[in-house]
Formats: sequence, structure tokens, C-alpha cells
Amino acid sequence: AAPTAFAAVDLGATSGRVIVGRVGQGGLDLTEVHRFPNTPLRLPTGLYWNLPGLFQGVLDGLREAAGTGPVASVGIDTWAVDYGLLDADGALLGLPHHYRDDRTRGLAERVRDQVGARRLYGITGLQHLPFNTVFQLAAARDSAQLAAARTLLLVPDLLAYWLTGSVGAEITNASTTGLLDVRTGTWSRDIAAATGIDPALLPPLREPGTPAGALLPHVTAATGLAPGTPVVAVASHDTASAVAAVPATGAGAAYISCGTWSLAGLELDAPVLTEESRAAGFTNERGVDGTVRYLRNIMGMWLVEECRRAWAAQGRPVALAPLLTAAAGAEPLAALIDPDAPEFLAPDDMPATIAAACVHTGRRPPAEPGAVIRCVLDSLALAHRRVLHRAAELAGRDITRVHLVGGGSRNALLCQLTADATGLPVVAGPAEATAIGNVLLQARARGLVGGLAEMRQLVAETKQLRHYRPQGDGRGWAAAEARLAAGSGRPLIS
Ligand code: LRH
Repeated sequence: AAPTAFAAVDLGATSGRVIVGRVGQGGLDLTEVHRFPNTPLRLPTGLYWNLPGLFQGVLDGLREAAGTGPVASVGIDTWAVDYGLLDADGALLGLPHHYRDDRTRGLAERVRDQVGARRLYGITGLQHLPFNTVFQLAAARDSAQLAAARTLLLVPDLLAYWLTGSVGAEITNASTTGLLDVRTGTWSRDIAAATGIDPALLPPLREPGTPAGALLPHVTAATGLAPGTPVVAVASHDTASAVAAVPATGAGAAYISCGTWSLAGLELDAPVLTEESRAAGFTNERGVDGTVRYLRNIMGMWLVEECRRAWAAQGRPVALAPLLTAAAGAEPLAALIDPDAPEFLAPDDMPATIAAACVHTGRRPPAEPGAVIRCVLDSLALAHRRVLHRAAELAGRDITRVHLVGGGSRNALLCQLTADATGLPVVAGPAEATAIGNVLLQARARGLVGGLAEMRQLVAETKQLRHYRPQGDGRGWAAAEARLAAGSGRPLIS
């Protein structure tokens, strides 16, 4: 039989894409058919996603997908936590806020302390991040918008609703809201009550691989896809899709899903909800088949991208390849930052913010762009080391290798530095893990592939992976970590 084609919609913080994935006869083949920018909108009331614009990009991409031949189904994944609200008529009440909007700063800590940090963690298992949905809703508590709202839809569920008219909450992404009970996999009435959120806003949960409706007639007319084409709930949290496609076979694997964020951790079959784990800032998000993504968010390539954006505004050259060559030649471990310091979440001027952080920890700030990028990559590698070693301790696991997937896996310098810093071999790729996870969940819903292990085997067999061996004895990294912690005046991870 000919391979079956699936359309994967994958929206990231800076761009969206539609990919056609063909699965069959032991093959797995991806073609990007459309890519469009995702540019946040700054309005008087805050920072937003231009969701109607993104939806148009999705429709354009689906039309391209239809142009390649029959498409069996559509799946959607995006970044986590952000949502839109529907009124009683099913109309969207305003644009979704961007998670980097600053309206939850300070408030998130207050809500956490009111409800109780341990109680929140014991139920939701989530790393405290100021933008978790529960805190965004707390910031909207007295708004006219929330008063009119009847349904909350996370971004991929909202796009699926616009495509199908059908409403649901896919569970991997629901697990990032701070409103899901990670132990039972159901919405937590307890947390909703404690934070004053009406539980009626929260739609029925969907497991990845289950139906999410069929394309509406006006959508099939606009795209050329066949009438009744199903939308499948994939692992709609992009990180969940990426982890599902990590080509790990056997025990001992850790992963880093590296794009705008670096999500570093382990796949477990049960959450770790201890006080130590909470204090160390680990999250227990839900993965495919009830697995747990035990990881920590690390500020990832955002740091690099924001430097490039600032330099571009100054008319300086910002092509990535020459910057990485310059970074490779720059002095190692000269300047270091804690990438997770809150000032890096949404600064006006990233290079200046990095320089100020170096001064604060008593280091000479990097001057040239190459040195700035080296500072960022060294600091990310050090954060990978810190987080993976702590994850292994807290989960009682041994790590023997690191799978680095996502766009960051194309960055050979970052891969090598991560191997050196962690002292572990790094297997890099695939860069398009998220789209692959999206496609494979759809293929699985059709019975074309089996469980997670079989999906990963297929990725390992069909994708080109690169291997990085650790160099050096790691002593330089240990000393750098100690220096950074001393300069920061606080532990970098507890
Ligand atoms: C990565 C990601 C991450 C979330 C963040 C908001 O794209 O989904 O897993 O924490 O965006």
C-alpha cells in the first residue's frame, strides 16, 4: 500500500508551519509545505498572539497540504499554557495573551502562597512559572472578559474548534495549566475552588490519539481537503509531541527538547511530587500514554534569538552561522549567566541584560557578538548539566546518554558543549521532533504504528542522528558552576 499522508500543524513562538508527513512501509517522510511568521502584538492592554492571523496561516498551509494529494487527518500542536475564552455563543472573547505578558508578575507568587506552594505542587506537580494558566486566570479575575466567558480553550484546542466546531481539552497541554490533577489525570476542582476559577469553564479532556471532530464544510471548501477530514487530538503540547518522537530505545536516556525553550528531563511513569522536587523547580507534565514529562524549563534559544533581534535593530549582521563560528572561537567559560533569572523572560534589550547579569556576578561582560553567544551557549550547557543531574537524583534514575531534539539540535556547538558539561554522550536529532510526534500520533490513531516504543524505533531507524562524545574531564564545568553560584549569591538549583 502507498504511504498515508497526515497534515501536522505546528505553531511555535516565532513561526508556524504545516508539514505533510507520510507513514508506511517502515518509512517516515516529512515535507514542510508552508511556513509563516508568528509576530506577537503589543496593544494598550498587553502582549497578545495574533490568533486570527495564525488561523489564516493554518488554512493556507492546509491548502498547500491538500495540493500534495489525499490527507488522512490533521493534528495541531503549539506552545503550552496560553488560552482563549469563548462566550455563551461560542465566539472568542478577545485575543489570547502571550505568556511573556507581564501582568502575572508578582501576582503569581501571591496566588501560590495563598493556596500553598506544597498543596499546589502536590496536586498539579507543576514547576512554578509566572505564566502558568492558573496565574493568568487569576490576573483576569475581575475582568469583564472572564465574567462573560463560558469556555476556556488552550491555543491548539481553540484552533481545532475553529476547524471543526468541536470543543475539548487535550490532556498533555491541559497538564500545563496548573488546573489538572497530575495523579488522576482529571481537572482539579480543588485547585479551581482555591483559585476562584469556575470549573465549568474547563472542557472535557481528550487523550492524544482520539478524535477531535471533522473539518467544517467551509474549511474543506477553503482548503481543498476532503469533506469530513478528521482532526485528531495529537499530543497538542509541542513539548509532548517532541518527547514522543525522541529516538530513545532502552533505559538510561534523558532528553532535551531545545527550541525557544530548553526542556530538559526524563520520561517517568509516575510523577515525583516530593518537597525536594518542588524546591528544585521540576515539573510533572503529562505525556503520551499516561507517561510523565519530568523536566525543568530552561530559557533556551530565546536568549540567542533576542540578541539577534536587538543586533538587527542596530543594523549589525545577525546570520546565525557566522555568529556560531565566532562563538566557537571565543574564550570558553569566560562569562556566565543563570539563564533562568527572571530578567531574561521578556527584556527590552537582551544583550544589555546579559551584560548587566555578568557584571552582577563579577564577570567581565562579553563585548563582541561572538562572545555574547558563547556566554549564552556555555550558560545553557551548564544549565543542562545542573538540571539533568538533579533530575536523575530526584527520580532515582541513572542517565547514560542525552537525546537533544528540536531546532537546537542543529547547533553543533551547543550539542558538543552539552556533552562536555554533562559528561554524557549526546545524540542530536531529529530537529523536527515535534512535527514527527504530531504525525506519528495521527498514524497511530489509524493503526499504522504501535506504542511509544515502536514510534521511537521508527524515528531512530529513519532519521539521521549525530553523536557527540564528551571531551575533557568536566572539572572546568564544575568550577564554572561553583563560580556562577558564588557570584549569584544563591543556589542555582536546590
Ligand atoms: C515550548 C513550550 C514549553 C512551555 C512554553 C510556554 O514551546 O510549550 O513546553 O513551557 O512553551
